[in-house]
Amino acid sequence: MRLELKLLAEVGIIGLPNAGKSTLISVISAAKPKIADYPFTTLVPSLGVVRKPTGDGTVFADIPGLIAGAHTGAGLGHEFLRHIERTRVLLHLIDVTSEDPIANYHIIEQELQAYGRGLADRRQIIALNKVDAVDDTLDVGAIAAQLQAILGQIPVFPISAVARIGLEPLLQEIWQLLSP
Ligand SMILES: Nc1nc2c(ncn2[C@@H]2O[C@H](COP(=O)(O)OP(=O)(O)O)[C@@H](O)[C@H]2O)c(=O)[nH]1
Ligand SMILES: [Mg+2]
Repeated sequence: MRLELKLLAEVGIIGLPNAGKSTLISVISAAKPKIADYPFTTLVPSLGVVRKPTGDGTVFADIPGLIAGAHTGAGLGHEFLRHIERTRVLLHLIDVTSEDPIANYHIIEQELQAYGRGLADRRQIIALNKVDAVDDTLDVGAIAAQLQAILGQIPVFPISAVARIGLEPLLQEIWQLLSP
């Protein structure tokens, strides 16, 4: 007999290593995951309870370890993808200062598609993180517009987890998506 633990979180925070998932969950909840500027600091999903304006708690999960090939098990990917299965909303975090944020979006999206089990159809919201760290050479608005063209209805939010920029509108949208 084999028992499997699947976490119960309403919102799964996904994205490539270093996107800022652990930082975000530590800022919006009381969870204190490991944070560092190298990949794979988080090897277990961490859960955090985020309060709605109504006072109700909603569980968010920081899902680590998603990389290209995760659906085949690369980098423990399967272990982590399994935890996303029961979430209602996926918050996909992208490091806007990374070399190619659009390509990063596609890497994760392809993993969701390849894993199957309805993950690619889960309601999603995209956050472009680290807007506090962009210089004049980077046009966040243009990147957001480019993503928006690909995503259609799926909303894109520029945020900074560290500088706490744009978090309120992002959470508002999540509460909206979760409301029946
Ligand atoms: N400048 C800046 N750095 C950030 C932000 N969010 C996370 N980081 C940094 O990015 C690195 C990776 O963050 P972490 O939360 O561990 O990413 P994870 O691998 O997705 O969990 C750390 O050095 C964080 O301090 C942000 O909003 N702005
Ligand atoms: Mg992490």
